[in-house]
Amino acid sequence: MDSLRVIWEFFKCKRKVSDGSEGEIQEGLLKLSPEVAEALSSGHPVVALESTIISHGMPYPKNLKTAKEVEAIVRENGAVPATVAILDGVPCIGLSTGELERLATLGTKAQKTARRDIAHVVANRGNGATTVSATMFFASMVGIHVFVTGGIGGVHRHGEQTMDISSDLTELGRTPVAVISAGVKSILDIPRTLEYLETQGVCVAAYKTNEFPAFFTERSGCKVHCRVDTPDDCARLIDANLKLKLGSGILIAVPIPKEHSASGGLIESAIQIALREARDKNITGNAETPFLLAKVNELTGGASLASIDLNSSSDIALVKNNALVGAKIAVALAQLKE
Ligand code: PSU
Ligand code: MN
Repeated sequence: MDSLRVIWEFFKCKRKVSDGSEGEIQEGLLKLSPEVAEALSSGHPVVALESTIISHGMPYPKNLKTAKEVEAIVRENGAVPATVAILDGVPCIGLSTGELERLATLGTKAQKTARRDIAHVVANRGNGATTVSATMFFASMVGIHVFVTGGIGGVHRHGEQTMDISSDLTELGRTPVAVISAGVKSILDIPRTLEYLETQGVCVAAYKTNEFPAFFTERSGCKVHCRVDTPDDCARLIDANLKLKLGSGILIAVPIPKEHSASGGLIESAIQIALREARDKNITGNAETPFLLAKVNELTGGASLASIDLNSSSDIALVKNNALVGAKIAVALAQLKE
């Protein structure tokens, strides 16, 4: 723990508090790994990574293997990975191998931690795996502008009645971090998710396409207003957003790579069949998601409910592809600032 303590003399981090004034983070409030602290203080590119994907996305040891591989891809492409999690009540930015292993073995015993859960997990000295919203919050606090994940949360189907809208979307509206993801799973309501992001003032950009991707497939039928074709395009977008102090985030949606889109297409077809069946059987409300997950699992011959979630190989392939693109964006952004 001590060797990994924040070196406050070395890296005095400042954060923009919501009223626009500068506030210094209280010493000892969070812990940066020496590698991340060093990178941030020298302007080296850093990529934040979430940890719910490790705790809740896959069983051990597959989760540990994937987490290490994703970090390796970020490194190979010139950036420093900063996996975020709360361990024993301390928000950690950048995990050691031992800490990564601990989180992976904790699995679902670690609490899924969105923004609303942060204070609670810290106050109870608990272990929290951060979702997109909580990871964005911590990344922004220490000045990390690029964050890679698989898929983000969104407006659930029937969200207009249930109000089940992921806090990832409101976080994107209030926190200036660029989130690189493969879009939103079609188990959610994609058009309403995009409407909600527009209301929140979030710039949604699609990478090398004019259409917002639907995670497992390249297409959702929804057009985006901002297209980016290179890491440089993305870096200029992020830089403009930061310089103007817009205060909101950017969602950069990277479509599934061609070589995985066949298996992605199969999963997507299963989702569509499951959605039709749910409608025919009048399964709504909070019964719908478990029904859909079970049905898709059955249709795709998966061994567990998780087959459509982060357990599937196309899911892992997507995270890795996003890590590759995200690292290149972080490198381009650092070069722009030189
Ligand atoms: N998208 C997926 N699978 C996931 C998640 C997102 O395809 O497991 C995780 C991410 O950590 C995301 C969170 O931030 O779930 C959103 O959860 P909720 O819908 O409860 O806000
Ligand atoms: Mn929810």
